[in-house]
Amino acid sequence: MSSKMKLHWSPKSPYVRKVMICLHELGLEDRVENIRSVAAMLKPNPSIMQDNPLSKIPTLTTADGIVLYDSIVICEYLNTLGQGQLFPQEPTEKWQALRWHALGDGLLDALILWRNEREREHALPALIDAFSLKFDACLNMLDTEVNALSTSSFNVGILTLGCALGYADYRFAHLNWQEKHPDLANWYVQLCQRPSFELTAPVDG
Ligand SMILES: N[C@@H](CCC(=O)N[C@@H](CS)C(=O)NCC(=O)O)C(=O)O
Repeated sequence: MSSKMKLHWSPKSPYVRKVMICLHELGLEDRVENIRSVAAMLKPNPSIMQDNPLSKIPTLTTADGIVLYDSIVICEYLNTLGQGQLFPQEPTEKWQALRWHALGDGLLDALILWRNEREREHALPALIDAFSLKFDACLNMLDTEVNALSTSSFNVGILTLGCALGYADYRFAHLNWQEKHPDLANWYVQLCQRPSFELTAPVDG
């Protein structure tokens, strides 16, 4: 029997969640051993760094011993392994999925930097304002795309947008974005009913 893949994992990381959603969607979850790994920008973790010099999660070691990062690379690897459809081939769908992925990942990057900044003793107000402006702009743009999101097949772009909105709920609940974006919120509620989303919702601990 071939050995399991190993994943540097945390139940709170939205980038790890992308990978976990792919695993569940592709039926590969039993082929991975999750290794609880704490990744913090201010405290590089030597155990992660043995595999990934950037000290970031997710980091995956395949059954063949190949180390993969970052999350999009791991997602594409798993999609190939599981012969999935999470990376569409048809050009229009492909570019749309990759743009949604970039938007979702960019939104996550901004939210994480925003969270770091707001926790500093002297947060820079201009930076906080810029993150807030970008967050609103992303959600306004997504509002115009709810129809396309609702009719699209499930793919890496959609799952990443879902992880970004989930992270906003988890760490920025006070923004209550659903109130200003009811159609997007409706779409998101449906998305969250997928077992892969239910099983990977962020938890503390
Ligand atoms: N672009 C990376 C981002 C991964 C990332 O930043 N993960 C966070 C955890 S949510 C991390 O490892 N942070 C530790 C650090 O930045 O040193 C990906 O998509 O995998």
